[in-house]
Amino acid sequence: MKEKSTLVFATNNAHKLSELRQMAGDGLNILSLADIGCDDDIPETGQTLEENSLIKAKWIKERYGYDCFADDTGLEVYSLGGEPGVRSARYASDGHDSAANMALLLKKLEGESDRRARFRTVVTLIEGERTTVFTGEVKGVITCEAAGCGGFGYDPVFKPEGWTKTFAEASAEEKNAISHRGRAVAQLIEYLNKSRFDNKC
Ligand code: ITT
Repeated sequence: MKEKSTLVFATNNAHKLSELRQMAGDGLNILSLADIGCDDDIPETGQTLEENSLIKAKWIKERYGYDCFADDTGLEVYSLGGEPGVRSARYASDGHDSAANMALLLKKLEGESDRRARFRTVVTLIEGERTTVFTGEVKGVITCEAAGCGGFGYDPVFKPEGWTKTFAEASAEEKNAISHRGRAVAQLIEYLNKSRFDNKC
């Protein structure tokens, strides 16, 4: 029987890494950038989630030689024309400051009745010569104030459709079951399981 896949997850975000490890369970051996001795600040110069996700995965494959995957995620608010989108990490400043990003978002939405939004994730997998892309999204609304202390990023102000609480008020299992990243990663795992099965036959 072929061994389970080992892949580097090209992220500097510790929260994403722990979500991924929880979602993958025993099915996938995930190495972090620290595990491969990489402390690069991978430049995210793309104009889209697709481009940035590919840039991060290629960076690791080309410089370190590992099969890997990367995710790029954006929060898209309808009444703001899709902002912050690809700029989600650096919305308020260059500093990846989640509190400042949420404060800016809530300020821009003051008095706005259309608070619909979605999280969208693009995962790019590079195995050998092959590149495969998976996407996931979850729709919801931006609340009027932050609530909850779980999760990360914009989770305290994002209430998924049909929920009475924010992602930050949910358990990790509840979030992962319906989240943008959870949906994209479920496809990634299904794909890896299928290709392992096909390789065995
Ligand atoms: P890497 O590029 O190193 O993976 P990052 O934090 O820069 O880490 P992204 O560019 O994909 O990751 O994400 C942009 C921002 O979107 C991120 O910094 C968070 O503020 C927010 N974000 C991403 N996923 C999220 C989630 O599941 N819940 C809440 N906010 C999220």
